[in-house]
Amino acid sequence: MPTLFWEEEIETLPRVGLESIQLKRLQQLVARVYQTVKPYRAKMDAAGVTPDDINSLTDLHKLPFTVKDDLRDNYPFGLFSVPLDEVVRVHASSGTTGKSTVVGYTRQDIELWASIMARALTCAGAHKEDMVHNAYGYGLFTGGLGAHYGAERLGATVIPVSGGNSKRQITIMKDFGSTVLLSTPSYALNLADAMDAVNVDPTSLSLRVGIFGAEPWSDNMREEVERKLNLKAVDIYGLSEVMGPGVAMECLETEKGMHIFEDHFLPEIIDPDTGQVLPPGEKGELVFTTLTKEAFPIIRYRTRDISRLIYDTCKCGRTLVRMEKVTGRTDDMLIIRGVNVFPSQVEHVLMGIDGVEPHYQIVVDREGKLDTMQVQVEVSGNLFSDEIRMLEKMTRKIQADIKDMLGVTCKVKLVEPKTIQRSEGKAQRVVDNRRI
Ligand code: DLL
Repeated sequence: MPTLFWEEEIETLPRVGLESIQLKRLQQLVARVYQTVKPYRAKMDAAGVTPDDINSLTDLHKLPFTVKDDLRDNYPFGLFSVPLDEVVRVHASSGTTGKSTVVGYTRQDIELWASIMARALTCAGAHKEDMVHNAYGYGLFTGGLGAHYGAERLGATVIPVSGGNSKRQITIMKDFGSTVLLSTPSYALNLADAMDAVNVDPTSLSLRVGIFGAEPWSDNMREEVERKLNLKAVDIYGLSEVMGPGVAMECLETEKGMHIFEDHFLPEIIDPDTGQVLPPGEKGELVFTTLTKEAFPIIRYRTRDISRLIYDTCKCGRTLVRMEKVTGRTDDMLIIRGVNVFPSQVEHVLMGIDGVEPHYQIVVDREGKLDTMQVQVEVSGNLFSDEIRMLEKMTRKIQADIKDMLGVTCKVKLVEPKTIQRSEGKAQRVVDNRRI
């Protein structure tokens, strides 16, 4: 099938053309933010930079970073760049600590977001004939409404089902003929379990593509979801501070990550320890500057997400840079007895073992002065009816593979199917009892 584009010209623009658009937009943005948002002006003054200093894209590096605490310090609306009466919507994320972070959108921001999301959906092969089953949560979370407006803009039929009530979701999928599923990858697995429970064979449904994001998931998890739901699974990335879903989207080549919609979001990769910008291709922390947003523009926002940027042209024809699947966050990295451990690495090991279900949790504790890590993972039901020897063999295999990959000795607890708590939105993969 030929590649579908939403805005072909911009999506396939040679880099020189793209960079000239980016520079013009960046200059306008910095000038506007300097005029209208006091905290940005104060930070730029302190760093000795003015809008006139931005004469090339690399001049971006002169500007100070923005971090989550800047949003908290200016809670709720202190970083908005337009008067509140021009703001038509707010979203917020609760976060795990402290005050929530609040973002706002003008009418034009909402329009733009809808069209960027329509571009993302098209990149995943969705089109106006599709029946889009939107199981992202509706509410303050950007997932539900963000995807909803994009699917409507595409001209598809949207089912605004939100998360939860999985059995009903299966009935709707069957009766309405859902062709595109939008949800977190962990909730997609929940839906697969629910199908199993009500004896619905996924091949009897019309699902063709699943657009999964809002949390990290491995390529091994992709295979699992594709098999269990009988669809093609693609990754979508975004964050509320930058816009919401649709900052980057994987195309159907599913090869080297997600295309960043660079005409709106300017990416950088930095060394998370030094803040230095890293050369193309190196792995580090993703930083974004919005180029077109009105109500809540953001400059050099440190996402804490770890990725790398890949600049070669994709087989799909898009010239937009790709970001590799997010492998973790600088702040969810666990340090277990001095070793850096990302939950995604544990997932990668687990999903490579036969008989292991894609539901797991990592429990970290401290015994005396020593950190301990226990991996609790569901294994298929028939293993429990086998001899105890089989369970012991599986436990040893998981321990050995984790030790090989991460260099950490962990405890493994095999649990029966459906014991680990399911999520309707983002899954909680880590329970760190050391902080309590
Ligand atoms: O999760 C927006 C979103 C909704 C993206 C629906 C995709 C689909 P926040 O709640 O602000 O926004 O959380 C943003 O989630 O910094 C990443 O750590 C993580 N995240 C989002 N997408 C992915 C992904 C939405 N595809 C935070 N892979 C981000 C890995 C992701 N992590």
